[in-house]
Amino acid sequence: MNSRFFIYPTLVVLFITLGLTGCTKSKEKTDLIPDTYSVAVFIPGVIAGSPTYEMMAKGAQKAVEEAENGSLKIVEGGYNQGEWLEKITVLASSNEYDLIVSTNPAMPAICNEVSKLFPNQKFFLLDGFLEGNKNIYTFRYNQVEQSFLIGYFAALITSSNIEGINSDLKIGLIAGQEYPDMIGAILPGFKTGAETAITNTTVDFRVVGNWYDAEKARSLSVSMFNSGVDIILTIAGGANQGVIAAAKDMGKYVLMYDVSSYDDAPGIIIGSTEIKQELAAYEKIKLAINGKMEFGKAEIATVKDGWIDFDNKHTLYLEMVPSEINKKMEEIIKNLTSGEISLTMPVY
Ligand code: RBF
Repeated sequence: MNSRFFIYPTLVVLFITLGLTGCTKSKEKTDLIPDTYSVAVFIPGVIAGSPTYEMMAKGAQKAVEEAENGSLKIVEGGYNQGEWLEKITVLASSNEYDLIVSTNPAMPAICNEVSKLFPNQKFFLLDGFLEGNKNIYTFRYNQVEQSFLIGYFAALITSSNIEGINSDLKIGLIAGQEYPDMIGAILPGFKTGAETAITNTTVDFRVVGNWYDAEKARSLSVSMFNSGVDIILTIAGGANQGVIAAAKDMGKYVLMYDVSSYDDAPGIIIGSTEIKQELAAYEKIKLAINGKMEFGKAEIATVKDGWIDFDNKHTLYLEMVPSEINKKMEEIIKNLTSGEISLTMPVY
């Protein structure tokens, strides 16, 4: 794919196509075409409301913009997961893209299937794990560490006496759907973090069933708040808005997971972890453009490496959170950053 001869400089055309609408260039495989690098970003869902997708798209856009000869197409795959395999197959079969980029833990298995049919197609998959396919590089976050941090914080808040907090040691987690990373890493990390901070904290775990139904997420939240939960971590894409709405109505609190977004709901979003997914997309796609992506490898990004953090610097956070709780957060972040505490991410 990358070996094209540069025969007539006057024929050089730089195809730089950017934007969410995704203008495609026609990339005929002749020796007269200069050495270009084409990236297709596949969104397994829709971009709006899903932080990991927004960050991936932004990072990819930046990396391609900075390349002299890059082109980018962004394809929204929609919420029907049964269509994703076919849609990735269409991208690979077009033979137009040097790299297909996507993100979420279901994508490695799907792209591995497509890879069998199109063995020249390269893939870069964020937030997923697959080792040993020489055409696929994956970059996954240690979600046990990430959810440990936010669970630790949730327990400290639910045991505090700040406004709106009751005496029950109950915290909540709402997920868009049940999937191995949720059940095997995020939920256990959240529980362990909470128990480490305050023993006897219990977690009420609920599932929306999709990544868009804000009304369902709102009614789940209302029932959780009524049962004594006063703080909910929401990992439900577009449905997160329903959790925020319920918390606003009932004077309760919300935690965010992928991106620090205190400004979106001041006084309601009280804590947030964040992953450097935009940076990961940007840096890794640049590597790929320069021929340096280590296909076949699976990387796991940790707090220690700086890819995961808890945002305790934001003014809204500092206004809401008692300083003794923030001190405890500083300590626990330090322990993970130094490697004094490290938590293993299971491999499925
Ligand atoms: N997260 C979102 O924010 N929006 C989505 O539409 C979304 N769809 C997903 C679909 C599948 C099949 C899986 C396994 C996960 C999905 N996630 C989605 C979760 C996302 O990949 C990630 O685990 C969480 O955002 C936590 O970092």
